Amino acid sequence: MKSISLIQFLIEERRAGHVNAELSLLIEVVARACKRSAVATNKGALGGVLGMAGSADALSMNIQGEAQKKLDVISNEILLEANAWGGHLAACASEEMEDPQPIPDMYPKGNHLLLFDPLDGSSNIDVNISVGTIFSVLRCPDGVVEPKAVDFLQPGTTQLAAGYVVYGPATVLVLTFGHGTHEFTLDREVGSFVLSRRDIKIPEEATEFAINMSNQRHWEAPMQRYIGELLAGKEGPRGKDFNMRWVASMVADVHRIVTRGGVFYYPLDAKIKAQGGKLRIMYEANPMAFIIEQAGGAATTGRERIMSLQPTALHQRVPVFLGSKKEVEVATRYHVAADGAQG
Ligand code: P6P
Repeated sequence: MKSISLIQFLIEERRAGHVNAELSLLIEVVARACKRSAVATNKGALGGVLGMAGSADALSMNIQGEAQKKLDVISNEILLEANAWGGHLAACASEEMEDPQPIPDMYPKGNHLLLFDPLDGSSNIDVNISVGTIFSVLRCPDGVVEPKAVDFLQPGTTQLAAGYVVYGPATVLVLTFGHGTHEFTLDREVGSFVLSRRDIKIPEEATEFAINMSNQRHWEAPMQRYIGELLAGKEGPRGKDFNMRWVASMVADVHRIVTRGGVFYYPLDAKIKAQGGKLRIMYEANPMAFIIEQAGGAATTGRERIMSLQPTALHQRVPVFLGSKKEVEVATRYHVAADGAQG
């Protein structure tokens, strides 16, 4: 198959009317920034980029109250710097920053809002397990010159594009504009992303599930029942055996599902119920939901479609059930039925 570069693909998408020139430039810039993050991540111990940011007695903390890794800060800076000058953005928002970052006054502003988790799964960096970048693109509301957090609070259905880059054995970009989900693999010798899978379709049935089992005793009753049935396997009500994986890096777990199917769950549990969940809707759940739905999968909170939610805060958290459509529907049905039974 003749190799198609990301740039050629973007030109095809522009000719098809799926993206405009500004959005196409935005994706190119983000992809190039992620190549730089890949280089920094791949240096490992040799690059002085492992370990925590800040000093031993004063760790650098992000808005989430989490101690930042050096690579969290580095990858965040790479994305901010790369997107400042191109004229394609009105502002950025990041997991690592409390407030949106405006485009500096010396540069022209564009019509898009970019949100990202610059290095998702960063707790895995020091043990050399795959991490990644997740991003989502929204339209800047008409007439808004200095976007504030409220201007980012748009439902996932309004996303113009979403994607992730997984820094694994290969560096892989997965992207959607709402016309299918497509995969690009970085050709390190040439330095460009090359189309490796077009219009991906996830199997509707799953035989593999991803969840952090150590939280089991804290789950809601329908989740206890549902996972218990998966674990019961062939002898249980599901009549088949399931396999389990948990990388604790959403990008890696989701990429496995995009590649071979399966489901990923981060449900509510008693420890995180007060904060609404673990994963953030604006730059983790919504972009991943867009990618998964465009590949024929489903993404819910266990009760409703993630992309239909009206966000109420920039760093809002939600439960995440995503992956093979029919399996996500089973888990969601158990929760809706349990709610109904409670009246
Ligand atoms: P736990 C990483 O911190 C993350 O945000 C996701 O990438 C990942 O799926 C999840 O949290 C892991 O959570 O509770 O297993 O450490």
